[in-house]
Amino acid sequence: METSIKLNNEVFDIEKIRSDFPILHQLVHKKPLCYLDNAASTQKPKVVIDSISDFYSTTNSNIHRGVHFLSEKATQNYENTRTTVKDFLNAKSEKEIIFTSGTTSSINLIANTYGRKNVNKGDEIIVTNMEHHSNIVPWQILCEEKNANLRVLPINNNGELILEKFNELITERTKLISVVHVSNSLGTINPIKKIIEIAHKNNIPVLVDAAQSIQHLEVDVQKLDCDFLAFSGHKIYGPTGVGVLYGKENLLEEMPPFMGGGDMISKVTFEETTFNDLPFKFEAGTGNIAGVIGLAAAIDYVKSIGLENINKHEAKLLNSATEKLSEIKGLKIIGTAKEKTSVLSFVVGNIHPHDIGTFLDFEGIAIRTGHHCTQPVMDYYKIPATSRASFAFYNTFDEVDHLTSALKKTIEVLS
Ligand code: C6P
Repeated sequence: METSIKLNNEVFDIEKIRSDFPILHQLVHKKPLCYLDNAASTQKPKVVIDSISDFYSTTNSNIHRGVHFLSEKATQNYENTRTTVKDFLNAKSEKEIIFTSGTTSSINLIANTYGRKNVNKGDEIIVTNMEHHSNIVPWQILCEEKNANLRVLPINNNGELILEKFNELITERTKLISVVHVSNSLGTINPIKKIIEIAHKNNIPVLVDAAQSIQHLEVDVQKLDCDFLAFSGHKIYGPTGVGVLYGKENLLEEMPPFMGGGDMISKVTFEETTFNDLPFKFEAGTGNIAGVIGLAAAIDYVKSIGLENINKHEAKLLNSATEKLSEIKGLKIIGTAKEKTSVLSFVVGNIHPHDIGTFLDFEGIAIRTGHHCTQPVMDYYKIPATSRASFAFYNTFDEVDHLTSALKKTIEVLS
């Protein structure tokens, strides 16, 4: 029985990195866990787990409310995370960083505030054919309510955006372009800076869904000049239930609040309520304080390894996996863009991806199967689902080999 995976890496000390992640060292169905479902959620290093545990053991208290020691300490830790996120994104000010429960809630916040205020009957919002449902449905709901129209930038067979089509789509009625930076089902890295330039030439603001880029690529909101950007903590080695919405200060200032409640107000009477300053105007109620604090630990951890190193190693894993899986007869890779992160989606003849996922699970391998909340992508390729292996910097070349041989075995049994 194989109980360990041999480690071999020239970019950085992967053995040491793996030792930072307690969850990776376990057997699943009596096989070493081979976790290749990182696009769904990444695993947490011990520093993140410890920061949450420390918060509850030593500091737990509500924030922005108490004058007592614990409340002030909790508030300070929470607000320190805002500075960590601001620096990580290179935002201009902490006022531009709003804590949410994740990418989905960040996008819904924009649809319900900026969208409701600025989108009217006959206006248009542009998304792309490779959006996650989180970046489709909130706009559909808004369009339905406002009698506005959702327009879709198409993709080509490689899973790349056809940018030229913007010329046909952008009109004087376009109120917002909301686009994914990296596709979760295809791995495509979109030319987001170019898209923002095109949009801004037409005076259209851009929301970037960075759920699948923040953990792989440098995301500098000032360099990109994006107007809004959303990401989730759990995809960047942080806790679940916490996320970020970045917005340019002037835009956030003009937006009405989303949820009403504690912390987002300045004064409340039965006649009138005035709202708190940024960013608190958008943080109603008690948030995920421990999660926010854990997010800072995750970002510090990622910075300590370095996004460049992470990117180099993941690119090698992707190349190796692409090469090896391409040799398997009948296997077709879905998503062959020139610029990709470490996401490998594939189909194999008539074998249902769920069967592949189940067989691989018995080999200790965790992948995701299904439509990955991108049904329009599946419709484009005329497939119901894919199998998706997604790699993180703690994955090894031996794991790529393990996936390849287990997949070959699975196909033999299932075909
Ligand atoms: N994608 C995946 O397996 P939340 O659930 O709010 O943290 O993230 C939503 C989301 C938005 N945009 C993109 C591009 C995403 O990939 C995701 C989450 C997971 O691919 C779960 S469906």
